[in-house]
Amino acid sequence: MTDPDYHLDTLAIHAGQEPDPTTGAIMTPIYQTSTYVQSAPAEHKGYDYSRSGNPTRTALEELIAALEKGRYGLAFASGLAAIDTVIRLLNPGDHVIVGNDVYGGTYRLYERVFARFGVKFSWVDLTNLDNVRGAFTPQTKLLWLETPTNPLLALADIAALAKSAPQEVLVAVDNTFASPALQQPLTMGADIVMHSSTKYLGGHSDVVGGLLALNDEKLYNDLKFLQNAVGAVPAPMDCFLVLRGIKTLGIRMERHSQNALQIARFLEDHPAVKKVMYPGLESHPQHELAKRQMSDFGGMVSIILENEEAAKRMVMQTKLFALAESLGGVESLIEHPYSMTHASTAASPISVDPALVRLSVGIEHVDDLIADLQRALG
Ligand code: P1T
Repeated sequence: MTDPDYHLDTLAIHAGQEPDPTTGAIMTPIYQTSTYVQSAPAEHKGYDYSRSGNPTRTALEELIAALEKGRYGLAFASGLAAIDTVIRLLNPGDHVIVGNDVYGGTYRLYERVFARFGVKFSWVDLTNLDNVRGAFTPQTKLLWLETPTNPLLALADIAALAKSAPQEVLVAVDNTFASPALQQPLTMGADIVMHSSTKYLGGHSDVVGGLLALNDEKLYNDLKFLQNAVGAVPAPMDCFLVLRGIKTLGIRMERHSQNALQIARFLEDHPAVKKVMYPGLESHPQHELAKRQMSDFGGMVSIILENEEAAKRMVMQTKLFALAESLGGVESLIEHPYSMTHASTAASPISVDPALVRLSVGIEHVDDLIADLQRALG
């Protein structure tokens, strides 16, 4: 067992990843198997079927638990599969409080799928604590936070919100934008941390996955039951790719954050840009909270241009920043949330500004990235 008190950079390389005891292989093998031979009925070495468990997946589950300072981890086929499994803890009539700025797919899953099964959702401005306190009802079972939010980079005060929630309400944090390198919500009072490992954890835009980390044993058993009963598990190869990506998480997040801050400052000075949203800027309304809650500010920057045409023109004129959905890879991406990642929120209470452009700042040389944006803004 790796010492849980090691720093994140050390845990990222070692936790859950002991050298293979039979061969000495230093890298976790890809156990590409669906089943396991048993010595007698129901007598086996801890694995009986790969939906229920797989050693490559176990390594990843132990790793995310260690990085998030939790006791347990669970891996899924996508970020949405991880969210789906959390919501399946609820029953018809239960109520969820959700931030009013979240990934469009989260909104779609809640309002277009789970609302049909009688779960009720309230979309609340999480930056206003009184609003949140006023939204709890006797039916509230879950408070769902995304921080920083996708795409507006607003922050939720995890410790204050966790404190404001009644004892029986679970507090879950989608930590995708920050990654455990920048904030660890379980240490601030959250009950569950969720990740789309498709993003910074994978880090190389070559895998889709989701993760949960938590501390409570009963909650873990309930979620593990659902993971197996529902079956949205990741393939061993995908677990391997996330394990490999995570090894460099710490240094990647450092460079993402350095580049993004310089780019945010450049954009703030550019006459074609009306507004820049980045938690590391002094102008960000929650900059003080960001300094307290995060160890750095991450690689995501959002901007508002003059209008929708200007936004669409910009995303088609960059060369290094590729026009694509997703985020968190080593390469820079640019997108138009209104028509791409957040199209499913159109005409909803949480729809996004058509003049918004979102940047996922990669780890290329920052001068080349700034020159690319300068060119595209004209
Ligand atoms: O795509 P998937 O791995 O299923 O994860 C969904 C998800 C959950 N939470 C957040 C904060 C996310 O950003 C995402 C996925 N987001 C994108 C694909 C995107 O471009 O914003």
